[in-house]
Amino acid sequence: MKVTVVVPTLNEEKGIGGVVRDFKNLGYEVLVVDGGSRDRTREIAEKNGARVIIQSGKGKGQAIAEAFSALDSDVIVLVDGDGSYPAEEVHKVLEPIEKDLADHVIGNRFHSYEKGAFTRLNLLGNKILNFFFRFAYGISLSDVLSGYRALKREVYKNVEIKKSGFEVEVELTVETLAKGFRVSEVPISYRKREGKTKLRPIRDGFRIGKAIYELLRRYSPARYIYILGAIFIFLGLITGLYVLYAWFKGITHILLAMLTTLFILMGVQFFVFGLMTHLLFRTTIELRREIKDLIRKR
Ligand SMILES: Nc1nc2c(ncn2[C@@H]2O[C@H](COP(=O)(O)OP(=O)(O)O)[C@@H](O)[C@H]2O)c(=O)[nH]1
Ligand SMILES: [Mg+2]
Repeated sequence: MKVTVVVPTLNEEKGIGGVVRDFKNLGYEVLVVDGGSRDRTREIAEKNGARVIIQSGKGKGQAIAEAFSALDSDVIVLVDGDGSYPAEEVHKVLEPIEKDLADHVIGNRFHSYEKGAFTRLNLLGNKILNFFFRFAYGISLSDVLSGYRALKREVYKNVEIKKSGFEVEVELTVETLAKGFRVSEVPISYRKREGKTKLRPIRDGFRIGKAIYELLRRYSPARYIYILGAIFIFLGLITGLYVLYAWFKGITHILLAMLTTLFILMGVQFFVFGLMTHLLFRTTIELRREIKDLIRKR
């Protein structure tokens, strides 16, 4: 199995040397996709034996998409250039693929992380986004934002990466699931990074949250609509309970009662739309599968 380690970098002169050296020492080919670093990142990476390319666009996501189309190895390992993911644990993310138990493996950082590897805000944001992911997709993953991953060729050649920035981890995960590949998680350790983070926690956190919801359309359009329905019904329950409570006290809120009806009806409608979408989506998928089968049998 030919494995290539892909490292997106942007001003990582402090960490990149060690990262490249460690993977090289383990015998792996390393490709650094640089986002136009203005420090010595590219020079240090090359000196340590990595192949270096400069990405044509902007953002970590675009860099990774470019690596996917440039390479043709059996497996790609994705890792940060900041030294936060230990190279000696690469066998952990490779193992499920070698044993044919998964097509895309995520290194779960929450198993053991060094003190200070996550800032408090970072840890909270990660927990919230992972919780939201599990709620929206109904899939129990604990670390969808991890940067340490292994992907089989079928996966990285098939996923469509449209998000250019830090939403890329979520998009990779969702695309893998939506295309019917198997995702699994393995525990890894996570260390404090060298140099400064490129992630802006609040801004990027919101972007990632938005991406989790938007991408749900690709995985399950029905769930996307059910969630809207659930929000409306929830609003209707709150206003409805309040209207009832006030009514027992002798006060009648006519406008709020009308609003309640509206919320509940909208919610129910969304559920019906969701159900229809579900049927349509399932039929389309089944048709597509049967067409594929027919073509194969011919
Ligand atoms: N090529 C490229 N790499 C980037 C860009 N932004 C961030 N990176 C790299 O992506 C990796 C992850 O970013 P990092 O700042 O460590 O984010 P964190 O791990 O989520 O805190 C690091 O190796 C960064 O240097 C970019 O615009 N282009
Ligand atoms: Mg990092």
